[in-house]
Amino acid sequence: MGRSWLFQCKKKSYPVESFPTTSIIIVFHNEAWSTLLRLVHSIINRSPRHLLEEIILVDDASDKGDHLGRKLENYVKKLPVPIHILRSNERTGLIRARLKGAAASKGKVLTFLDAHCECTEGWLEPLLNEIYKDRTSVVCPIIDVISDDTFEYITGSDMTWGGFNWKLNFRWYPVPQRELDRRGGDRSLPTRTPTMAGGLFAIDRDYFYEIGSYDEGMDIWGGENLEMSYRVWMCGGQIFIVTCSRVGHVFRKTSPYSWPGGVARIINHNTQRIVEVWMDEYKDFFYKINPGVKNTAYGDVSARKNLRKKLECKSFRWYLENIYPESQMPLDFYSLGEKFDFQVFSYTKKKALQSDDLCLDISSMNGPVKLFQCHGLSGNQKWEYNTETYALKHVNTDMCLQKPVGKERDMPSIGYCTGELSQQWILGDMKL
Ligand code: UD2
Ligand code: MN
Repeated sequence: MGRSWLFQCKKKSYPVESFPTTSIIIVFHNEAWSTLLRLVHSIINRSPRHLLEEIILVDDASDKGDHLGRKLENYVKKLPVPIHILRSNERTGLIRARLKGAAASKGKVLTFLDAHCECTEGWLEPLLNEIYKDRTSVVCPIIDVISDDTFEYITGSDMTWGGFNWKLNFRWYPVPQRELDRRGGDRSLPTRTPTMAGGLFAIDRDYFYEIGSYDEGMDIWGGENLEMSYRVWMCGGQIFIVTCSRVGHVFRKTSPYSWPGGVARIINHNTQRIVEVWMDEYKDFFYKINPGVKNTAYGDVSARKNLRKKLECKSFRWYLENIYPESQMPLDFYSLGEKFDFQVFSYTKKKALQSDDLCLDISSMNGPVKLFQCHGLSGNQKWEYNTETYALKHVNTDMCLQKPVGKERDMPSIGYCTGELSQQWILGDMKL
């Protein structure tokens, strides 16, 4: 395995003379000088000049230090690629800052990058190639890791793709076998990914607007990547991780900037805008799992709902069934409601007791009951529910699930099936 796919990538050649040009859009709020310049120089040094229309820097009202002001303007004037600096007077958040950059751009393709990245040799051609072949493809590089301690460059993996969990947080998960098979085992071919991380991607400029650019009602940070992922897939486009393109990114342990009104308010606001517009009946599931999110005002989403209608987009269920069947969103579940260990569990059609991406799992006769990553293969994670005795029987061991006796937050255990009250589970009746 290793990095062999990179050798395949090196052998490829692309019809670069026919490629569209790209504008690179970089938004930032209080970015450091060194990381921003590391990025700008890597773009200039490692992209074919004729494909670079311009670099657009959008300063989202930075207010720390003065290196991002006149000093930056004077510096970029001397560089051999047109670099435009736009500034917002007020903090708009990254979504509206990107829209500002896009509106000012002239390239045929928009390439968005976070302000603390480094592009590798040959990063751009494989991205543009996919858009050249099909203008409805939205493409991401592999995101390599730049250490936030030492700033060293660490090559990432081609074996992960984007998903999301019950809270609608973006998460990396292993690429499933069916997607490896679809590519005929050739890891240098692009991976279809259900969602994208959000910071690093390229898209045809006209297509970006046709498909609804971004939801302008989203604030500061968060959620726009899932919103765009659902929208692109459900409305006829596709999203790829182009494994021959690699760009490094500094993943930071904590957020370096302020969150006006608080982190939760902003994220809940943005998340609700996704849930209300795109998730159909799964909205009920989401609010049941995350009741706190509902208390935040999220503004008017009617324009986004109209967009969805106008584009004749498919249902969220279609997306889960066809694009992301590996998702832990239960496609069908019998019930939901029992809580232990402070977590809500659903009893799924695959007969798993599942909370987010974790399943109740027993590997020996005497337990204990543990939480493991759901594998969807039944085995140690299969439970039979008896609607008459209300027992949940672990199929492999023939033992029944019993409620924790001690403190409320203990995990349940298993014992011989007796039908006692402690083994009776009245499941909620939420169905989709
Ligand atoms: C990830 C994405 C990021 C964005 C975010 C969800 C990657 C590598 N990064 O978080 O692009 O999709 O998820 O929203 O996929 N910024 C502003 N104004 C603000 C806040 C941020 O301009 O009010 C800039 C910031 O300086 C940076 C970019 O937006 O250049 C992304 O922000 P981040 O680096 O804090 O996001 P990250 O990488 O944690
Ligand atoms: Mn970032």
